[in-house]
Amino acid sequence: MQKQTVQLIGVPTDIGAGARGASMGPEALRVAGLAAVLESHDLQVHDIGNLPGPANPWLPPDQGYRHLKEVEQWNQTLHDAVHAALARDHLPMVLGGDHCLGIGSISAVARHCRETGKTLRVLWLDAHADFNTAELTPSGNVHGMPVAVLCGHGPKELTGIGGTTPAISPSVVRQIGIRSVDEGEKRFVHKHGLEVFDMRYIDEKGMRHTMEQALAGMDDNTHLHVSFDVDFLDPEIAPGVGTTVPGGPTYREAQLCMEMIADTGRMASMDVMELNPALDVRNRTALVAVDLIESLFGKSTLMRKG
Ligand code: 4U7
Ligand code: MN
Ligand code: MN
Ligand code: MN
Repeated sequence: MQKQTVQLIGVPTDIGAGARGASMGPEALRVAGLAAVLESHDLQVHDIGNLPGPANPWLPPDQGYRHLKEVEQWNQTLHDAVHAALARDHLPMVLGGDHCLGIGSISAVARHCRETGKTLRVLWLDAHADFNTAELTPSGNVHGMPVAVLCGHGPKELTGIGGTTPAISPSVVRQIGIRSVDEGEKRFVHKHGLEVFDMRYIDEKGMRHTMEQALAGMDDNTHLHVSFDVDFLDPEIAPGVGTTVPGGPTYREAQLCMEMIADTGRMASMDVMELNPALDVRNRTALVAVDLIESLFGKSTLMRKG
């Protein structure tokens, strides 16, 4: 059998964030040994390098959005790269970059699914729901809006990037680890029936039950996309992010989450977002992220199968 190829797509921008520095995320993940770790799992790694895009002008919000034009440009370029990777049967791994890039990445995955008749499931691992709109956002930062944009709520420059609006239905999304949702955003999440497994749920039911629920209903035809915002993790183990929120999953809980995703064998694309090396301590957060990514591709202490 031919080896699966993972295509690393660096997207060095912090255009949608409220702190500078996520633009250095792709290089920090490479320095943390991402490619070698993947190769040790019998994967072929094709690192296409970093995509080009506009600089961060660092301006205040304009009509509810900061840097809308630049956000559009980065996401259009990313959409094209992810779509091309999937067309080659590669597994795109987007190295962010801030989470506004979920728009380009997932709109391309959704388009690929429409073209190939696959059913999409998106796991959104994050401290935040990222379901703000221009009317609801307290910051104007587009990294707080990608899920809403993908579901069709946002400026047409962004909602149309994958060719079809909306790119996805809220029913394909499962959010895990959520513990910071803005007031208006909360009402919007309820209105659209997003399925959220927040930290309260994980505390009460445990990560195992949570993941069983989040992964339920998938089959051989499912394309599973994992959008991993590194601030999903507790800041004790992952300080290198722009928007830390205490009370996140521990190292063990996060490992179990990743292992259960690996066990499905259905993950076909993913994002690693919001890593901010300017706020990290000796690349610790990048190393933890790489360790967890290894589990996503089937690292486990003992052989469980075969
Ligand atoms: B991330 C926030 F107000 N909700 O919209 C906002 F708290 O991609 C934070 O999940 C968004 O890191 C965080 O600005 C976006 C804020
Ligand atoms: Mn996010
Ligand atoms: Mn977040
Ligand atoms: Mn963040």
